[in-house]
Amino acid sequence: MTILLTGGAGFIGANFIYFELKNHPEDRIVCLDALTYAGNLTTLAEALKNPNFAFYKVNICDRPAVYEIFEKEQPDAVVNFAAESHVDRSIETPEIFLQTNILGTQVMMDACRRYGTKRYHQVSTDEVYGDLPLDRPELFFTEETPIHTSSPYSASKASADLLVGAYCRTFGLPATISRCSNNYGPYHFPEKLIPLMIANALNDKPLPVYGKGENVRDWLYVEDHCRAIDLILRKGTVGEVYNVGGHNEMRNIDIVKLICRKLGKPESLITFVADRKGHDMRYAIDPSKIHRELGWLPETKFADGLDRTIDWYLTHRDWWETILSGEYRNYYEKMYGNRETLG
Ligand code: NAD
Ligand code: TDX
Repeated sequence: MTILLTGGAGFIGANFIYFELKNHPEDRIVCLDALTYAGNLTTLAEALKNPNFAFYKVNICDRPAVYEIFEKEQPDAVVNFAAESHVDRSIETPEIFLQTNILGTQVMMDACRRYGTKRYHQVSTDEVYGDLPLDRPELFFTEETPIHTSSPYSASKASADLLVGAYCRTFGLPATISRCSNNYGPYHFPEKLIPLMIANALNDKPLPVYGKGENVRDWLYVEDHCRAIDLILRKGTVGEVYNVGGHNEMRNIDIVKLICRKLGKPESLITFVADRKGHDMRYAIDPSKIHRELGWLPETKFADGLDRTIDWYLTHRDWWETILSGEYRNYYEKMYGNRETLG
């Protein structure tokens, strides 16, 4: 079959492309990506050598261009990864999040309707459920947890999810949604916690922890997420939402200390800085539905996944140093340059 995916020059989409080319070499993979600041074609250098892979530089909001690709490629299935994905940026510039994450999703679904695509999958996030309090460790997000968002990013992702549900019910679009917890692994853009801390530590720069670093995230190795999406696409039930998570909750401060230890860097690099506005306290996914119905379980333990990730950043310095030396420098200065330092 032909799988058309969007956002494949970004972190999870690229990992998904490599997962598919390796595990389903019989399938054709078509990637559509606007190559925003987060998209990187060098990430796809190996994939581009594969005759079963095609790349188009296209914005998912550009309806005529998207329709043209559907006309040409006639995909059997679509996976929509493309999104503005960084919470901090959504607080600075919400508009682009609404355009790409909501209107772009609509264009992709309209294309599926027009060309009779047999399956549409929306890659969503646990952030649509809002957050949980730190003193209620027994609480988890299930697929029935009400949508309750905190940031422009999560509100835009939740809006897209609601639109997918509406297209499913009103137009019979054969769609599924996955809501995953925080991913980590190779090709993760260095604006996000784990790669940012690895890159800064390797360069002996301050490690900016927001607030007290007590916020909790549930970390999943990216390949486990890719395997979950692949399973949902091939064996999932149309109309269903699947939560994906690793039962691997960690406080930010503990992750940063662990990275210092693994890299042999002093904890004195850690700097507590002004908190993120509206900062979600805790995310925790209950993944029992995808386990029960599709047999999915995470395979990579956090300690192993983090070692693999650190090794990757050590052996791919060119990849992230090129990013750090470009436009990203202005972003870093804007976000961290004048940020208040806490006690
Ligand atoms: P990313 O920011 O690394 O990559 C996003 C990709 O989408 C980039 O290649 C970018 O060029 C492309 N893109 C952005 N706007 C586009 C547009 N208008 N048209 C076409 N392409 C566009 O993001 P990621 O971390 O790989 O996340 C992928 C998806 O997974 C997103 O939908 C995100 O909401 C979701 N998600 C991410 C995580 C996580 O921990 N990173 C967790 C759960 C869900
Ligand atoms: O410099 C930092 N210091 C810091 O303390 C950064 C960049 C982050 N943090 C904190 C904020 C969060 O509590 O670390 C935690 C993780 O932050 P991010 O890496 O920005 O991820 P998060 O906000 O949790 O969102 C991620 O997971 C859900 C992805 O970016 C989203 O796309 C996904 O939907």
